[in-house]
Amino acid sequence: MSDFFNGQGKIAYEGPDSDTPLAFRHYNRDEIVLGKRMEDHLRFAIAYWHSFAWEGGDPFGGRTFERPWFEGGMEAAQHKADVAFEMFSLLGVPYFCFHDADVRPEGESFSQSKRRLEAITDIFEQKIAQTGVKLLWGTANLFSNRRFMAGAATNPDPDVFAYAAATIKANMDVTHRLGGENYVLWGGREGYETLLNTHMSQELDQMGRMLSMVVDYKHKIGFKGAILVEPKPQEPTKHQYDFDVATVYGFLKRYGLEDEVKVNIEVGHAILAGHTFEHEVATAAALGIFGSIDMNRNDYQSGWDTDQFPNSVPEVALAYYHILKAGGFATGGTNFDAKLRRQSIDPIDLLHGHIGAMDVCARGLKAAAAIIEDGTYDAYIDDRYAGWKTPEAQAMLNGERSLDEIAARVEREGLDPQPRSGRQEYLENLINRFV
Ligand code: XUL
Ligand code: CO
Repeated sequence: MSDFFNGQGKIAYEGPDSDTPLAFRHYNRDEIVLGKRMEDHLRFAIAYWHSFAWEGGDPFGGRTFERPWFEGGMEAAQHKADVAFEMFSLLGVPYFCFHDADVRPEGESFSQSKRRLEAITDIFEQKIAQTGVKLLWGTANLFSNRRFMAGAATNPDPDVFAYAAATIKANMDVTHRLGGENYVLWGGREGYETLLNTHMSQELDQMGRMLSMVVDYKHKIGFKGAILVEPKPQEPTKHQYDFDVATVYGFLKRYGLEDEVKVNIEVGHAILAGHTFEHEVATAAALGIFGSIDMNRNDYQSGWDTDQFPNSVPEVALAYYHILKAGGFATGGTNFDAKLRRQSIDPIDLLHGHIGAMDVCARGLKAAAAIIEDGTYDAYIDDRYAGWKTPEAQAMLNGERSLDEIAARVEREGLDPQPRSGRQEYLENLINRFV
């Protein structure tokens, strides 16, 4: 045990009336919700990068956090791993997620970076065995180093494409070795700063090729997890190709990957794309590519990807409603892609952030389950579309009627459809009863 958390014991569930700051009020992992343990529904994960690698900088100032592992090589990385797993255990989260760059210092060559990643993987292997904390997903950081400034897969230089491919392979290998349940690709520089210097069709083909190779390699090594693409419209680049879920779906269709790749949807990215989070989840579910979520929130005024911990139960509840209706998580989970504010410099702030976020998600899940158990809302939706169950409507939908046949019927039967209320205010009031 390190003394980073000052002897803090495991965070316990104390119920809604508890006034203990470091306790769960709503996240009760063994509580049964819709026939399943809360832990198995939510599948929480902690993001290594925000909690242990991020230094508290912003565009106007550098490091505000003082962490004993910020200076130094592999020994510091080991110390960081000790504290990370200590925090996973204190909070009782079942999963974590990481990029190569979060866990090992960059080497002087590709081979040295890879050897360091493998050495940390040896440590993770032991810690996973000791603690039972598992890997939700691994990923490669293809955006921080200056070699990737003009993109990784979409770089105009084929050697950068090759370097990115080798980096992804190394990260897929360690993810596979650790029993990771998914592999994520977030294209942090896969887009452009200016269209003036960009050959878009060339870059899209490069990105399609890279993703196809990732899928081939997954099958080659027998990785059973899902390959997930994480959409984001901009930041760091002005425009990113994986703009939102619908754009990613179009891309997957174009390269024949729609049955192989799913999406990891992040709250803040949905907001940046001008959508609600539940819109993105519902879109992915409708298109059959829902995979996993990065849970956080943006500051609604600043317009940046602020990666704050979630704190709005009504918003989270609507997202979990759509996740539950889609059958819940298969390989995915709820990864807290969230970081402290830069003034929250103490270790205890990491606990406050995650405890609050886990409680908000637990309340959201319970609210979503209550909406489903009550049934009034689902019955309303069923009723709104009930007309489509008639044989004639089914024939139209199944392609058994042509445009001219339908037109003939409209005249023959003298159809004169009457508008019905959409009942938005009623539905808002109904949902508010549960959140
Ligand atoms: C960046 C972001 C990443 C991905 C993983 O906005 O969300 O942390 O989740 O690369
Ligand atoms: Co993310």
